[in-house]
Amino acid sequence: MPHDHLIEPHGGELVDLIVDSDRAAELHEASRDWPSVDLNPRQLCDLELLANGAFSPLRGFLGRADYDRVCSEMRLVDGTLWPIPITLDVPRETADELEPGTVVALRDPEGVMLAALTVTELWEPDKEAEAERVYGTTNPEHPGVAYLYDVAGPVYVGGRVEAVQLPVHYDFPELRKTPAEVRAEFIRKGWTRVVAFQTRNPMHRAHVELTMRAAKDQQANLLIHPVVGLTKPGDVDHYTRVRAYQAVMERYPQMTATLALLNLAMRMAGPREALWHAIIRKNHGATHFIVGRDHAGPGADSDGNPFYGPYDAQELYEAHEDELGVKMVDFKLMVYDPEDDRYLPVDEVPEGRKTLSISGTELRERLADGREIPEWFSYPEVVAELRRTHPPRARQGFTVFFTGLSGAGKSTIANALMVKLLQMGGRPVTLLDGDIVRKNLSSELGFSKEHRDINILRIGFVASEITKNGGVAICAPIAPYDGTRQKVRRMIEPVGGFVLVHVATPLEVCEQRDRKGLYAKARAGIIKEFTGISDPYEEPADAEVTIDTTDTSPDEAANRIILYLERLGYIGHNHP
Ligand code: PPS
Repeated sequence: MPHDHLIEPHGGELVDLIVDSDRAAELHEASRDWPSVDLNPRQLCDLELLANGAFSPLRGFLGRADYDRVCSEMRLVDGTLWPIPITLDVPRETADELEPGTVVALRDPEGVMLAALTVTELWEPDKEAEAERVYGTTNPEHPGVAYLYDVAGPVYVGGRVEAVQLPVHYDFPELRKTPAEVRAEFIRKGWTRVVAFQTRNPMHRAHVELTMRAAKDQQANLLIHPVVGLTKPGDVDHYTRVRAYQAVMERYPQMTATLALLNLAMRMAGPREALWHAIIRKNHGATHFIVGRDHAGPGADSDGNPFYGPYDAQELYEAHEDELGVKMVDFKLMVYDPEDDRYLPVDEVPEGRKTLSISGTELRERLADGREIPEWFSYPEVVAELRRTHPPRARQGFTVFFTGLSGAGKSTIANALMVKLLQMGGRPVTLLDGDIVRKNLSSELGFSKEHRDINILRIGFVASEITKNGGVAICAPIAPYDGTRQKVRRMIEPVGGFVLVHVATPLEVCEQRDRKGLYAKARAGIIKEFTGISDPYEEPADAEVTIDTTDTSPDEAANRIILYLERLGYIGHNHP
C-alpha cells in the first residue's frame, strides 16, 4: 500500500520519490553514460527531504516558472503555497554539459549515486532579485544571502528527481525518521493532534515549559523536531544538541512527546521560513506548529539592525494559516518568574514583577568562564552535555602565532614559552617553528608570495587541528602577509584561542645581529626575495602582544605572553 493511503487524516498526500529496486537497478546501469553532479552539504539535505516527501508536493528541483513565482509570490505555478525556492545550483562548466532531456546522476561526496535528475531546463538566476525577494535583503551578512552569492553556482537546473536511496547517516539512525515513519508512529500511538516544535538550539527549561504549555493548551501530543542538517554558522554542533535533546525528553510526562531529527538545510529566512517549516511539519503529520519570537531569523547585521521584526513570522503565518492547514501556536518571549518558579510569556508577567533570562551570548560566556549555570535556566544533564563540548577557556586549546622578520627573536621566545607551558603542564604543546616546518611540512616550497602563503596556511591548518583537540600550538614563521595571517586567525578562533604576537625587533637590529649570515647574503643578492631586504613585510595591526627584543629578554617576553593568556582565562585556576 502506498504511504499516502496509510497516513490520512494526518498531513494530506505525501510524495515519495524513492524508486523500487528494479527501477533502481535500471538507473544504476544507465548512469554509466550520464554526467554527474556531486552534491554539496546543503544540496544533500535538500535532496533527502525531496526524496522522502518532507518537501511534498515538490517532485524535484524547481523549474524556472515555479522558481519565479515562488520568489515573487511564494507560490508554485499551480497556485500551491511554497515560500522557499528549492533549486539545484551548478558551476558553469557543469551546466555546459547539460541540456533539457539530459539525465544527471546526483552523487554524494563519496561518489554514491543517490538520485537521477531528468533536466527540464537550465537558467541563470538574478541572485540579487532572489535575495531581495526571499530574504528581504541583499546584505551578505545574512547567511542565506551569503550562500546565494558565495557558494551557489551561477546556473540553476530544474527537473524531476527519481531517488535511488536516501543519503546514509551513521549518527543517531534510530531518530532519523522519514515523514511516513513519523506519521505511522502517530497512528500507532493513537495521536490525532500533534504540536511540532522546531529548534536549532539546545533545549533549556524555557523550551520545555513552552512546549508543555502548547501541548496542554491544544490538548495535543508533542513532536520535538530539531534540525540537524545545516543551521546558522556558529550554532552548537548537532551531536551535542541531540544528546541534550535525548536527556530533555525524560522531562516530559510519559507517552506525551516524541523526538525525531530533521535533516533540513535552514536558510534563516525568518517569516518565509516559518511557513516552510510548517509545511514540512504538516508533511510529517503534525496538526499544530509552534512559532516563537524571531522564528528562523539570523539575528542582526553588523550595525545591530535585525533582519526581521521579532513577530514578523507570526504575522505572515497568520495571514496564511487556513491555507497551510497547520494551526499556529504562537508564543511571545518566555521569561522566568523567580517568585512563582515558573516560565511565562513576557506579555503575561504581572505588573511590577521582576523576571530573569539568560541570553545565548551570556550562556556562551558562562560556559567559557566555567561559571555556574543556574537550575532555573537549564537542566543539569543539558548543562553537562554542553560543558563536555564547550569546556571553560582554562581547558580549551589555543595557538600562539609569532610573526616578525628573520632574526627578530621569534624562535627563541617561542622556545622559552614552550618550556614554561610544559612546566605548568595540563596540555600537550607543539612547536611549529619556521625552520622545522620548512624541513618537515613544506620542504618543496620557496619564498614567493604564493609559496609563503601555502606554507602559512599549512601551519594554520595543523595549528587549528591541535587547538580544536585541546592542545597548544606555538607557531613561529615570518608570516609576512597580513591577509594570510588573518585567514589563519579565522581558521583557529572558532575552535579555541588565538594570540598573534608581533616580534617587532627593527630591521637594523636584526640585520646587525645577522646570526645566520643571511642578511649579508641578501644584501649581496645571493639570496633573493629576502624579507625586509628584497621582499615585503606587512606589519600587523591586529597583534595581541607586541615585543621588541632590542631591550626585552626572551624570559621577559615569554612571561608577558603568559600573563596575557592568564588574563584571557586560558591559563588559570580551572586548569586540570
Ligand atoms: S614564511 O615567509 O613565513 O613562509 O617564511 P618561514 O617559513 O618562516 O621561513 C623563514 C626562514 O627561512 C630562511 N630563509 C628566508 N627567510 C626569508 N626570506 C627568504 N628569501 C629566505 N630564504 C631562507 C630564514 O632562515 C627564515 O628563518 P628565521 O627563523 O625567520 O630566521
